[in-house]
Amino acid sequence: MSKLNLKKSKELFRKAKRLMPGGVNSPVRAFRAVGGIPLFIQSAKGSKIYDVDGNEYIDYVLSWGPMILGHSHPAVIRALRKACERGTSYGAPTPLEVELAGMIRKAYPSMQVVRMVNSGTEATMSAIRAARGFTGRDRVMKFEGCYHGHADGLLVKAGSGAATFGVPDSPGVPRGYARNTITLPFNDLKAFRDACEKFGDNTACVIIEPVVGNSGCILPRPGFLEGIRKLTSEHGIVLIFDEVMTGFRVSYGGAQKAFGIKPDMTCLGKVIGGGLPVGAYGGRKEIMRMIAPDGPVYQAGTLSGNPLAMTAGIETLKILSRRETYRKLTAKSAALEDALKDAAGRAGVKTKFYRAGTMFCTYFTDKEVCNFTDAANTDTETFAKFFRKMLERGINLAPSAFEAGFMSLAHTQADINRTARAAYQSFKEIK
Ligand code: KE4
Repeated sequence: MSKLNLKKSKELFRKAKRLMPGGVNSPVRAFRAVGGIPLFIQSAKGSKIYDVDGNEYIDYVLSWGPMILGHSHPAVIRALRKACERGTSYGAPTPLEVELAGMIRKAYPSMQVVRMVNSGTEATMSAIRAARGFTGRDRVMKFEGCYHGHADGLLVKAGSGAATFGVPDSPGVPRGYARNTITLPFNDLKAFRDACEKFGDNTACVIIEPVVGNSGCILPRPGFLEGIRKLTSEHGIVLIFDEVMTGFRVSYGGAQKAFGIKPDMTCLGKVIGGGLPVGAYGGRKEIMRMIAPDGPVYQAGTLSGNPLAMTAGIETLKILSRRETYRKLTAKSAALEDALKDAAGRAGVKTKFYRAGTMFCTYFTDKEVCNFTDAANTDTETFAKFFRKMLERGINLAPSAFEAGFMSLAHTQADINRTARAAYQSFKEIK
């Protein structure tokens, strides 16, 4: 039983469960993986969020990534206020989308042509359709533990054994969709090479999270991404980097900049909307020119390029593009890493901490985590206990062992020290 006063959250959750599936608008928010009831949030400012019962938390979820400047950044709020007064949506081109597309292309030169959409899911499903239209091929390859949004063809798990036809990972996904998706183990270049030999001729694209943020935080082994790049080029397969999470998180230029890999297409989301609904996909112009109205591949959206989302994204990227920003973000992230590792060590709890730029996670294990199977074999029960203890101490971590945590520009050394103290106490209590 939580020591927190969650009276209003409890009441709201009771009502919400009658109105919405699981009482939430996205499954992970329901705290099913960690127990207890979800917090209903009233407001957020800087590194803190405040629930409806007035409890304050240092926030490392940051809306699952977007709030890299911290919540309610004054420059973003000021710009949004002005934008609202000019109208909230026109369904027509605006100078704002031209500006944001230009900023994205400057940060991601591989995205020669960019299309704005309204979510990461829309970005990935549209990028795959573009790749299929461009290649005339049907098959898609993805990696176990990577999540690319909830489009039918991506809710697929490996069949009975790697590199076989996919099977639906959710009711409602027709087997016909799943059969076109092959799921492979992350960090296993041999399995990928074999799959290319076997299926390469009819594979339109490979989609990958270059750092897997949907199984915690799994880093690519040296040579893995380079090997995928080489093999996809040899087989005429479109390489799609799903940087919805890693974009502007691993570095300003994303994982492709950090690892020096040039994908054929990239999907973005989260940070580029500064907390408003947004996604984007883009890549080689000959592929993107397939997209209507230039080409025959159809994709559209009522609110695509919405002026409010564009405004929040532009203001966010303006601040991120300043020289000092990533030095500060990286320093804060490294300080948190050192503090959490030290706390676990002093408490005598075996953990593995992984970080890529400003995204990170702690696994409860004494073994390396290199793929989803490794992550699934970590002690998720102990993670759940740790999560609840940290929440009681005013630290909001992602409510699942298979999610990444995020750092913001607003987190202070005092926040990190408080997090370290809470972690040491929590580690000791869960032992
Ligand atoms: P959205 O449709 O949720 O905007 O983006 C889907 C998506 C695509 N690609 C990657 C790499 C992603 O991480 C996501 C969404 N991330 C999850 C968090 N792991 C969003 C949180 C949620 O589903 O509520």
